[in-house]
Amino acid sequence: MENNVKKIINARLRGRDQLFSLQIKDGFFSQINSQSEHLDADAHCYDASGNLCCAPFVEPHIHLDAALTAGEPNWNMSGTLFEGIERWAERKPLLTAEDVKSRALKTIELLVANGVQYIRTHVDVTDPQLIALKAMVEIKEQIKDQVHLQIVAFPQEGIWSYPNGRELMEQAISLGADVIGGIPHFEFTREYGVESMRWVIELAKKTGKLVDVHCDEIDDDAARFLEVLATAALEADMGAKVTASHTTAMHSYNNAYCAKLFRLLKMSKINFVSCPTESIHLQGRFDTYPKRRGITRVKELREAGLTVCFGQDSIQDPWYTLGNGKLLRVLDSGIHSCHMMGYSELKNCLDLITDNGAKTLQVEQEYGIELGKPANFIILEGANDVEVLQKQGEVLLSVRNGKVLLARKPCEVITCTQFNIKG
Ligand code: 17E
Ligand code: FE2
Repeated sequence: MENNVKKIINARLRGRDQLFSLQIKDGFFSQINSQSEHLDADAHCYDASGNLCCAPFVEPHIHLDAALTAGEPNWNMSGTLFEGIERWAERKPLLTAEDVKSRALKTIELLVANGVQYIRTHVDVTDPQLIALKAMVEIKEQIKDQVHLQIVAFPQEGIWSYPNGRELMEQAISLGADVIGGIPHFEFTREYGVESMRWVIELAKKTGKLVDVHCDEIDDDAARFLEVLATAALEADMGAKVTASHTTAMHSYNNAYCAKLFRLLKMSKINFVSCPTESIHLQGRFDTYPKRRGITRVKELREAGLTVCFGQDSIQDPWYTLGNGKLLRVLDSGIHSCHMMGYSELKNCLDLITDNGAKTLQVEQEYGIELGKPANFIILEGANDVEVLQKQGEVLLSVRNGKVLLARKPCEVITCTQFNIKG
């Protein structure tokens, strides 16, 4: 297979039934035409064989600095978020630049092998030396032709509750972080949490950076920092640049409060990231029975017209021992736990790991299969969103700026018993 792709034939596009051919010139889509019939392939084109040509997957929320450290030095035995933070605090003093870079690059390879081309990583900046942050800034530059990487300055142990928390955040931004993070539910007091949210938005306004806060990641129905973040974003008129990640406490809010909250959320136009596999694992841990699922109200947020996307959060780290870079697995799990398998939801479910993530990362201008845009796309097994999810197949091709990042042959069955269907 050539390193450059110039033409794709017999491809399906999302939301369309017919077959399409796509041509690529100088790394951009130069023609997208519907086909009246199936075309025969020649040596210079890639035959999609009726499979879906889709914009690349977007991983909007992952912790690359902690990836692949599960069990080092100790395992999280309780499965709580809080023990995860404790275990990570034991691993943090062992960090070196080489250690962070090699694990982050391995994890990025896993993501790329599974069709991801856009990544937002949270990097813990509650470290006086900012070792992980500095390593991640180097990696971003190293991989920039293959992957769009955004770095969040993430204060794992708090901004107000950690020594020099504010200075470390500001230093991280001057070193190259793209996004300002926060963790209000983990601050020592509610007041610290509130102040930190207002400060984060002020800093974003001053620096022109995006915002992505770990917001209310707890089963406490009294954790109400989302309303503070959304209000500050609304008043600064920067909702589209602001993201609330997790918001798992919303699962536990009463419906009357939620009805009032949703008015604000719609006005603020902020984005939401849910990490359903992570939340169903970490949340509900202080319940007996019935146990809460602890996932934010994805279905209701979507129905209210807000942008929601799914992320993996962890790949084999102190919070979550599994994970393999496959966003289709997260999507499958998420739509189960959020009761989102009505046909109208299923038929555009890939939005949750593609377009909505791109909107959250604010990369829409270069994202999507459209004439004149960069030829960034993947080929998925299946003709449409529903088939792709049913098959849970592998990503067959991933192309960035017309260049192949990954090509894979469909899995071939060697032997399988045939049944006579006619009987
Ligand atoms: N840190 C945090 O506060 N929450 C998480 N879900 C992870 C790290 C993975
Ligand atoms: Fe996270």
